[in-house]
Amino acid sequence: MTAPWADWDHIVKLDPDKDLYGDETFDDVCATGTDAVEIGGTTGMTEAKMERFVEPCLEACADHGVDCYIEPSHAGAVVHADGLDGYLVPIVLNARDPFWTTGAHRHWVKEDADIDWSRTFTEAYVVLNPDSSVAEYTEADCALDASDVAAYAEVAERMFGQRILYIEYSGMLGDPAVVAAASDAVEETAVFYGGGVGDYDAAYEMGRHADTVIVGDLIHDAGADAVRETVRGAKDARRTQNAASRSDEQE
Ligand code: 1GP
Repeated sequence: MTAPWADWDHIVKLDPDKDLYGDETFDDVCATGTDAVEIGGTTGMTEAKMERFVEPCLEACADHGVDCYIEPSHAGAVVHADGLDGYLVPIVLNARDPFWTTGAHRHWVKEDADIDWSRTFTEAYVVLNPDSSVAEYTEADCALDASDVAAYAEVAERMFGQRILYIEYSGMLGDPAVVAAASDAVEETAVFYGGGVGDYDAAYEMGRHADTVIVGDLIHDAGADAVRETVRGAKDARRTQNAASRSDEQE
């Protein structure tokens, strides 16, 4: 089965703990041309906050043909709703606190009898911005160079069978060389990149190495027009990647 994310060049990540920009709507978010919306956040996540976003977002996603997933940080942030495409569950590989690698997951599986495994997938995170809330919460070991991150990428794919590797610089633009090293280290596993993407150039640069570029804060802080530029950057990068692999094949 083709992975749902196989054609995703760009994702908007919506944080239910924040508001949309100005008087923008979920329609505006979906009209940016993004391929998928992920709803989830690190701090202050509750079922009520998730629900506030999920219902209206699902409607907009359906109207625009955008996939809609939730990314539950823990069991209390899981909502089941009709029309949801599925669940992308983070596993933080470099967390020092095992709650974020298997602990939260055990709680969820134990408490929730309604998990639809056919639509539930995991994302193997490597968290790299030491100043981000996700690094603080998970007590992530962020002192990693490109070869460490490449090793984690291989661990994710070869040892843990992860289909998504998520290079997470939340709040800051990361090092493209690190993303490139991670991409080179995997064969089939898709590489997601998120963190500090704020314009066309940043999306293009990260999209040259990652399969999918994720934009979070920008949708809340600058709005849909700014995000549309990043969609363009990620999609142009994909075209460049495709053209390069076609010419490799011909040689
Ligand atoms: C956060 O990777 C995402 O989980 C996006 O990061 O908010 O910095 O865009 P930003």
